[in-house]
Amino acid sequence: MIKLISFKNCPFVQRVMGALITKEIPFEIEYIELSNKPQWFLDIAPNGQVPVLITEDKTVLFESDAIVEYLDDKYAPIEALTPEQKAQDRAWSYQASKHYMPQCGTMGSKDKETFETRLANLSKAFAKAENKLGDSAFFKGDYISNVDIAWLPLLHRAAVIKEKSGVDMLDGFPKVQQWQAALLASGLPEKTVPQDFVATFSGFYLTNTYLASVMNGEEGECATSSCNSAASSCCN
Ligand SMILES: N[C@@H](CCC(=O)N[C@@H](CS)C(=O)NCC(=O)O)C(=O)O
Repeated sequence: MIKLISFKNCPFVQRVMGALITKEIPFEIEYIELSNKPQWFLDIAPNGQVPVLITEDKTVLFESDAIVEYLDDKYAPIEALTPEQKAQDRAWSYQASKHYMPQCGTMGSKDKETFETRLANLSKAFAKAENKLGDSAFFKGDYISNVDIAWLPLLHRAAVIKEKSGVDMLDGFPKVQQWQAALLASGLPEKTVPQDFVATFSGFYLTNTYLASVMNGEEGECATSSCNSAASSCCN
């Protein structure tokens, strides 16, 4: 059986799980701690990052883009596409995945000014999607495609933040909000994260952050604004 090496909060892993689950490919999952990577993982993972996928013939794959393409090649694509359509889907998927880390950085901001600056940058991605979305439930129609799966981590995490803190990172993007609602209603989000995801995620992004202060009704600057870290603080 396929094995996915994972970390509980990782958006890149969530995307790969979205592809596996949508395509109904059986897999097992092993979680590791990125703060204490086991030696067996360092021995097989070329860049020391999750996701790593071990195929049925024990080939080790890394980089989520490559893994998603492999799953299409090996297990039949979700839909038949021309090379041009494939290229478009990859481009729209990339518009999401290149913002996974910026979203983590935004959510981890320690003060209002940093949060708003980072959110303004992240919002450029949502604005592009807003312009592109039509009237269908999902990105390309009434079915979940690879593009929806790529955007799932961004939209799911925005939903958790909104539910917990009241801050809507999708404010001003009504079509993206409807898309998010359709993805949530599909049931896919919670299938692509561990059962304790909301607790783990909240412990990371809703503790000692600007969003935590909003959630707790403080709405002031975080006392530790000096620890504002770079956007890459995600997942570590
Ligand atoms: N480009 C990689 C990024 C994966 C990534 O950044 N994974 C993070 C967790 S979300 C990680 O493993 N970080 C640990 C590290 O960089 O040492 C992909 O698409 O798979």
